[in-house]
Amino acid sequence: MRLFCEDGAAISDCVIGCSRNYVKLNLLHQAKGRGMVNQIILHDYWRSSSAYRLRIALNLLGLPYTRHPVDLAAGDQVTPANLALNPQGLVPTLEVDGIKLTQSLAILEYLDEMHGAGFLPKDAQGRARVRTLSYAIAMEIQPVCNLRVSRHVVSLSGGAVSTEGWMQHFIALGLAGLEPMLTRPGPYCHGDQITMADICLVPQIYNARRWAVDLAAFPVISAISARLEPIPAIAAAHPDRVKPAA
Ligand SMILES: N[C@@H](CCC(=O)N[C@@H](CS)C(=O)NCC(=O)O)C(=O)O
Repeated sequence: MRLFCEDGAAISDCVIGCSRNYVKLNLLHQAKGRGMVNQIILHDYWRSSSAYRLRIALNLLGLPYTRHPVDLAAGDQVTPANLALNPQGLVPTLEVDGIKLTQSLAILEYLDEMHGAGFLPKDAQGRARVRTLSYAIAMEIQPVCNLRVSRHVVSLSGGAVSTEGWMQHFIALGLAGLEPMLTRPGPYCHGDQITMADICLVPQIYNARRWAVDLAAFPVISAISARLEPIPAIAAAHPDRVKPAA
């Protein structure tokens, strides 16, 4: 789907997912000026699951953005340039509406509030549930699997702990906790609306596959993620679609 300014110029070629919920066609016309949005810059790393969440969200919203890669493997996250953007030495950072935002879940909520995306349900109970599912991933699984954590553990263990073993242990543990929480009928984590929980789930499942976690033990999670992954706006955010050329 193409979105157009009032003067007819195409402002986004982003593919907008067509599942029933979230994209309101007047989104971009809520932005400033003649229906044009300010430039949005995403400081990200192709493999970062936190940054992947934001690529999904921006694609779902059809908001055009420019990526500024921060190479985590090369240590670019702790350069003065990145620390000036993200004092925690992490990605992602989103420059939007003249401000710099860090912490992906806070950014997702900001985008939701600014654009009425429906990443959080309208009812308080629904919002609490979606936040619970999102936090189960983003605050329980992802932090212990962060690069700085796994590197430190492997180094402290003198090689007794492998990166793969660490990742498999904590991702499988986290997914085992999440699976029984997904009791509501789908097709997604919280019914038929793509929410923040789904935006957190897809990158986590990418990471699980990356570290060869056996997903057969998580049939509900696997089924939800299989429905989400082919949605064009989500597929376009996949690390393989944005990774630097070899
Ligand atoms: N809670 C933060 C987590 C950010 C985070 O952990 N980012 C990782 C990549 S997914 C990172 O920058 N790691 C760099 C490092 O560990 O040095 C968020 O959601 O934005």
